[in-house]
Amino acid sequence: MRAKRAVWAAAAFAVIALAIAGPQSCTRGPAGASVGELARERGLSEADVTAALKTYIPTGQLDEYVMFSSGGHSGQVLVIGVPSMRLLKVIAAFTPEPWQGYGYGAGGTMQALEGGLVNGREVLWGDTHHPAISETDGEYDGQFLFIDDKANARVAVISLKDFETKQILHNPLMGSDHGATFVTPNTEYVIQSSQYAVPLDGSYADLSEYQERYRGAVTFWKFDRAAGRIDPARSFTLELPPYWQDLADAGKGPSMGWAFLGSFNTEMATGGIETTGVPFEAGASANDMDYLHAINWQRAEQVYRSGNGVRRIQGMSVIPLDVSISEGLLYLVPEPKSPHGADVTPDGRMIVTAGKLDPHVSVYSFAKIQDAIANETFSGRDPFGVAILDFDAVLEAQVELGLGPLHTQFDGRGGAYTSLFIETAVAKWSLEDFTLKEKIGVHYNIGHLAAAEGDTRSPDGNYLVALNKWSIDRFMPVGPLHPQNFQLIDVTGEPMQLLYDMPIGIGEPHYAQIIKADKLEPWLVYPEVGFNPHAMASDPDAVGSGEERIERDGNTVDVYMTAIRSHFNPEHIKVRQGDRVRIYLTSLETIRDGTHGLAIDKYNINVSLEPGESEVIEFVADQAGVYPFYCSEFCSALHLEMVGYLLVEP
Ligand code: K7E
Ligand code: CUA
Repeated sequence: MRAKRAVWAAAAFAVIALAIAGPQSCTRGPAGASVGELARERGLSEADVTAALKTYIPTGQLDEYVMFSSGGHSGQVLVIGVPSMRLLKVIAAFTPEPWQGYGYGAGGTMQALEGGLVNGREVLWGDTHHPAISETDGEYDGQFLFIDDKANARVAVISLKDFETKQILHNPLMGSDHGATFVTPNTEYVIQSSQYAVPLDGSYADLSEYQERYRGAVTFWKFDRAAGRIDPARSFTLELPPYWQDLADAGKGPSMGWAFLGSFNTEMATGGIETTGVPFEAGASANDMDYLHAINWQRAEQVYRSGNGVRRIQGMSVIPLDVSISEGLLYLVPEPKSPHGADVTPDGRMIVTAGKLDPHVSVYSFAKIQDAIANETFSGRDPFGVAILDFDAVLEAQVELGLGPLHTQFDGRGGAYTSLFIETAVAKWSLEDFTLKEKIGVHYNIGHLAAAEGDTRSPDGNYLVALNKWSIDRFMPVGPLHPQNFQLIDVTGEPMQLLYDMPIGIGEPHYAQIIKADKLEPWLVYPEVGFNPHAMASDPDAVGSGEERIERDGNTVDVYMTAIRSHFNPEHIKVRQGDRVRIYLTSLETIRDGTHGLAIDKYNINVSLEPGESEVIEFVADQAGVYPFYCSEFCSALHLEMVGYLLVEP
């Protein structure tokens, strides 16, 4: 291989180098060797060099796209530049994160995390699966990002102004979620559906009562764009059969107003391998067909607003199953076999599903679904009375792709790309003639894939990222827990070309979305000095220059503090043991990167204070002693001198 590559390099690199550099220029790189020589020395093939040329971003230049990826069990969100695949940020969502000062005393971040209390208990991790960028008219608008925590059925709202989590909500009806988060085309709602069924009222029920007492659910969380928050009081839920609802997608264009959820375990298996001998994996995949749930959310919204038949369960407004049936809110579409993905095509005319145990993707026509509903072309009803549409009446096509198809993305040119988990490949096929075009191997065991602008009405059709579960031999071994990884693929032409491997240093990323970078308009510093990132407004408690002071009221001590290179003011905080201390902290900085931190040892306090930010830190000084506090960002030449003393008198 080496020899072959070297021969090729000798013959062809001069040409490439000339093409790059132009006939007039020198083909020697700054470090001496020519491009051809470098490639030859390193044993790079032509494909390697073109891949490098397609992904390299010179210093000072910016990526064309930004990918928001779930950070899996880290509970966070990864922000990655595309095509460079450079990690730009890890957004703290469900898990405290020290560098961002998230969850270590800064008031706003503590409030966000408190929203995620589960039955009053702190749960300081999450299993993030599906990020969703806010949309306007079916296009990513770059304003907000939503992400779910599968483990605890929670949803987080992140502002893309400062890339910080503003709200976490726990869904009390669900034990775990999976069809989350997905947004409707104008972000009217953020969709969250359950995975493993539980009793909706949170009560105990034995597994022998599974069919009677256990239920699935889909919540349509109302998003208030002006407030930048989900409004639980204007949100509603549909009770669903106790199948295990899976991935979701919102209709758009002709299918606007509808949502589609896959499901499995329509067998309603209850497992118990130790006594029944039938594990969940067998019991839940016995049937040839499970059900895609087609939900008319716009009509459900009307039913919810009318209040007719709506029940309150654990503080949530729930439309019971019988109301959904009588009002025509819910229909089931047979889908083969142990399905996982459910993806609406960019034009909104079709829904693509894939069964993990079936080599095909099944493509449904939304128009045929509507006809079948109108004409009652049903093949029966499920045990709960939900109409099952006739499979053949609603199917548009099936395309045989390979082993273990999961998720599908689109290029906006009629091309569809489906991940093949078992085959560890991406299959490209056509939405026009429903034929398989080509496949590309990925490394290894791909789950989701993400295309540039892939869930919009107009995908860009240039980049595709494979999100792989296993890496086996791709990276330097780092012990038995191997990196999971992304692979960037060029899909501008045929054949597809693998461009770049990116290992992920944290948990399993499930899904990602890729947005045009120029749609994002993040703040570079906070809009004014004294800005409260949690309220996203000017902070009434902000401390201006010259307003620094310490006030005592009983055993509450209020410290009004500012930070600017390179000092805190005040630098001495003297309190008595047992005092409640509140530090109102404002950064007077207005320049980019002028970040300070405030770390107080032994009190578990660590705040990141971005330029202009105002925060409040509250704690009880219950241990006497001397506590130096310091700035935890190397902000200036005299950063090490940016300190103070907290003196707690016994
Ligand atoms: Cu990993 Cu979307 Cu949760 Cu498929 S999901 S892989
Ligand atoms: Cu401020 Cu270091």
